[in-house]
Amino acid sequence: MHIKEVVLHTVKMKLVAPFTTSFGTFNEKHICLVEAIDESGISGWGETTASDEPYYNEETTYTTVYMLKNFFIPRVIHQTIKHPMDVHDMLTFVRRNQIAKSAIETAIWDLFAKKNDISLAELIGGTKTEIEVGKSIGIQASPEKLAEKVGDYVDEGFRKIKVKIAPGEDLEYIDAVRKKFPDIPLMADANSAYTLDDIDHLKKLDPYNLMMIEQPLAHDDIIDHATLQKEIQTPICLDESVHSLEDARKAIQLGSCRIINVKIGRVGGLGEAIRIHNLCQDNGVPVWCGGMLETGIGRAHNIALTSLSNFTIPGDTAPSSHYWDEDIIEPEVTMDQGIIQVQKGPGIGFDINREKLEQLTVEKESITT
Ligand code: OSB
Ligand code: MG
Repeated sequence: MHIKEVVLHTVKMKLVAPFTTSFGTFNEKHICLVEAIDESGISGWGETTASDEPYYNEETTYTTVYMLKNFFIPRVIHQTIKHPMDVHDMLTFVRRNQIAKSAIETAIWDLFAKKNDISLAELIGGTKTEIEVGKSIGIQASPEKLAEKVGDYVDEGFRKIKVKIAPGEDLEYIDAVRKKFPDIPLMADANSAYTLDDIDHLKKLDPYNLMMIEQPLAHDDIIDHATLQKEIQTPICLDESVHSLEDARKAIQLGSCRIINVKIGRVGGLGEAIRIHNLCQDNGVPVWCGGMLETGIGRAHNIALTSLSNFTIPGDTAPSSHYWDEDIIEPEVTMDQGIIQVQKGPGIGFDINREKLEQLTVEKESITT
């Protein structure tokens, strides 16, 4: 396979509702949609899952665009690519910048699947035809407001509810939700808002029977998480701390977590996400697919990934309408009773709505060398 052109479509998209985490609030997002085109004119699509500000990790949408233009696209364009699994290693000459690497790598996966006329899920060895879906809920104004929101999402059929927490916006919030819904699959995501000084405080979450607590401690830590896991009953799930297969191996070996949230962008692409899935499977560690408020393109990649068998916990892959008034893919991602069908069509299985894409585009650049 030869890529002859890559088009970077940077779009600006407004979220249907603000989304608040312990590190800040999202209202809108710039996202670079990466279109990789081969010699026969077939397009594969990927997207940058970074935020506008470098608060989740060190990347932003515009740092990913810079890295793509100056380093990653020049490395893959006009090269012979035998299989998308090889792309990860073509990009390790630059350290980190995982989200930028992932945007072009996932576009190549989609292109390769389309060229071979198979779905992305089938290409990666996915066995599920439908996936269970969870809902990630941002921090709300009050515990009552959160419990009310949870009720709406439970009624809509979501199979897991994840609530964002932060110091001062944790115990009362979880308590309000659990009182109203004693049995729902419930978890909390702290986005690194605590330290080991909070052990006694975090122990107070144990009676709530949470499926897990996601990334309670520092974004770059796996040592303190191992200490914390020994002290609390709630399983720890790592998000921010796992950027690679090596990170996952070390975290499992140290006992830093019992579950891993796999995000394609955070680990540098679909290839590494698959490798982490396999490692976790071999070690009896369940995984689930996290979200980064993606457009339908990123969501489609997430759905394909989730078709792998060790994705046994519902992911943050809510349907399009939970993020955007109108998505840029056709048809939009829909959910029925908490279930999304894995696409059977070639590649990511969705078409790009070119008209909508043009309307939302704030910058467009074609790279041919
Ligand atoms: O920590 O999982 C996270 C969104 C942006 C950045 C980080 C996270 C999130 C989410 C939202 O939790 C998941 C989604 O619905 O896409
Ligand atoms: Mg998280």
